[in-house]
Amino acid sequence: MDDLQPPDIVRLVYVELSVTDLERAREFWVDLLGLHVSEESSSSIWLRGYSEAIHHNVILTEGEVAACSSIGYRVRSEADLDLALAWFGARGCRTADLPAGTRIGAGRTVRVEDPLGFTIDFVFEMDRVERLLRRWDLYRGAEIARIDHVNLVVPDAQAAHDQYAALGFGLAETIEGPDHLYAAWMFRKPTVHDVAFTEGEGPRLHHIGFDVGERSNILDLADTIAAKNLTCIERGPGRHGVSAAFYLYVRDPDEHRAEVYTTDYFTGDPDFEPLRWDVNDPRRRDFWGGQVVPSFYTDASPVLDLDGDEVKTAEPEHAGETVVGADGLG
Ligand code: XXG
Ligand code: FE2
Repeated sequence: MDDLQPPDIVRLVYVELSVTDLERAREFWVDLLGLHVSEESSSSIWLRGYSEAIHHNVILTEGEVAACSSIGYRVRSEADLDLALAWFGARGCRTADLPAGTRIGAGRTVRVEDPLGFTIDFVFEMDRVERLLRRWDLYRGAEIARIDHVNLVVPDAQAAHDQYAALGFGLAETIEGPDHLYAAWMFRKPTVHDVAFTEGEGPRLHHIGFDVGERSNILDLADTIAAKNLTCIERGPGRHGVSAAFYLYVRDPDEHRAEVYTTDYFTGDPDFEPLRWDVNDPRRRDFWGGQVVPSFYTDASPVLDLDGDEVKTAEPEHAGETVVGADGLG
């Protein structure tokens, strides 16, 4: 099993969210965050950032429950889809091979239930759409440029790290105790992450991170939210320790969490070495030393399995970061 070649993953490309009211979700994702509509139907909206030439970064689909239906990675070639099927099949995972024409905006899609309990899509072909870069006349809201990462809550961060290391992800930064991994940031594209794991009740989706061009986009978003008398800011604006990026976390009407994020750094050098933060370092999650709100450690979106049913969660065996952290929460 372990000598099977993993698929060559290029980067995270999309997340599909089940939302309970599509029109309310549109106000948040399109009007406030400023994602652009690539396509829509009576039950779904396909959205992208302005710098993307691929069809979607987010799919909103109206459903009974608020949940994450799938997380999509793009692979380098068609043959990598076969490698993905074989790699996850050999690990006893349920898989589905959806032929071209099944999924809107994407070609053949290999969908797997990974050993951590997440539904993961692998795609090679995606419909090309106009890259709206330089179309400043169309920019709006927080002016999201592209999807950057997902952050997942898992009961065993080490197991999640090991799975993604076997899939060829590099390790950018960690939060660790003497004998325990609490969180890890891992990448295929050469930035801090395509995926991060935080230990907690899981599997659940913690947030989707989106890249914006300027810190001012983040500050303007916070001002706009306040001016509209909305209460969807959860954490920030602030400066991360991990990643050194500037950030703001907001919650959509179904409490799905989005992070608006800018200016992390290049991780593609051959001698790149991960940065390891001590779990008691007060600057690890907020470089200014600010406290992390409790909901950041407790709340996350459920995930759906291949049949669309909610995946059961498990609690970590190890005491969590909130208990031993220096945020004053424990
Ligand atoms: O993207 C991120 C995060 O995963 O959202 C969280 C970078 C850093 C952090 S942390 O809260 O650890 O600073
Ligand atoms: Fe993030």
